[in-house]
Amino acid sequence: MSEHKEIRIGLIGCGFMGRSHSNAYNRLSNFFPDLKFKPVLKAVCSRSLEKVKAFAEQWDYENIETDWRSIVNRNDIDAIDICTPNDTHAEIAIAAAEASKMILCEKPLAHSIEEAEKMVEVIEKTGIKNTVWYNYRRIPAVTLAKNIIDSGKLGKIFHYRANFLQDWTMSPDLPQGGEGLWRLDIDAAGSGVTGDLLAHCIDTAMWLNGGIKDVSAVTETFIKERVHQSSGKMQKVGIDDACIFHCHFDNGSLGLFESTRYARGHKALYTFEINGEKASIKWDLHDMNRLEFFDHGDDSIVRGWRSILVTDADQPFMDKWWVPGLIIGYEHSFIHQLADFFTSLETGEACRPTFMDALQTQKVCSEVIESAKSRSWKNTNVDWN
Ligand code: SOE
Repeated sequence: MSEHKEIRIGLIGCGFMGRSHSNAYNRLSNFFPDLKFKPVLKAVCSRSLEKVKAFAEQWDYENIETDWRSIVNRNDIDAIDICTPNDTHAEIAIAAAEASKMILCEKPLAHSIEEAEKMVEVIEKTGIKNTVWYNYRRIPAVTLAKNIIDSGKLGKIFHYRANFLQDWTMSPDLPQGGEGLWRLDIDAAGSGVTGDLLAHCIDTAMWLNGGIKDVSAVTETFIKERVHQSSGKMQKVGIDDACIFHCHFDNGSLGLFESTRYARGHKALYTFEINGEKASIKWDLHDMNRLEFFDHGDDSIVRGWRSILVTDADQPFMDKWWVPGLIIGYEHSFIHQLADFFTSLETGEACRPTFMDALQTQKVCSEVIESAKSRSWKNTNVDWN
């Protein structure tokens, strides 16, 4: 007989993120058998009956809903997982919190800062368990970077540099709106690469290097008009196709961030580099199991960048997987975040990033867009700890 307490999941949204989360729910107990809690895939929701039926069958959900309100109000659901476009996060999350459901929400937290603030307010009032799926924190090499920085090996940090480069929206024939392409529609997404890609870089950056104090940004929309899927007509494009910003961190270091969907040849090139007084670190999503480390304290005859293959059992999360030398992938970052969320149910601690943390990332994103619009520096008013 199982000693696990079941957490009954209601997933809303059957896109790419719906799949990556469903995979995590399905794998969790196989690889983290010691957790007290265990997910049960109770119901999945999407507006398209045909799509949700096929999804439920493919990922083993017990049953389906086509209206998010129904799933949020079901008595047999403990946690709501929000994998819908950004403009729907706030309404769903607020209803879920009011129905006393735990919430796991896709990034960015919301469509706008105002909505993000309302979501945090309701979470604070209800005390609902929550987390936001900034999954890259839980790639073992990235978690190792955090451990190295926290151990003081880098010393004082001077520079933080991050890129997130893609090339999938370069064709003017792509419409805005609709499945996957809602990311090109300002009404659904809230912003372009800033909220979709830089939000990841900002979350990782503040986790590794502390709060971002102020920002100065430039954005560009290379394709000014696209057909909108709902109207079938050419409409102005409101999102940023590319964004570059620089900033000051609270610790005095300088940051430089770039993101675009127009970097031909790059599909999801997320990289970061941190330069400290004593040592530097760099990481690349396309070689995600490795962390590059340079230690100025090394004996000069062997000093140089070393490439750490993060697969040993004493490295973050790796005792749960294969044997040293064998690598893992993108999908594991979601399983790790879920494991941490379930652990947080046991310990009572928060599973970060919480809504409150994600609100700080949203503040930076929002000021980045404002800075680009006004061509001026903006304070972020981030409260990071
Ligand atoms: C966009 O292409 C996207 O899928 C983002 O929405 C994800 O958050 C990012 O991890 C990969 O790229």
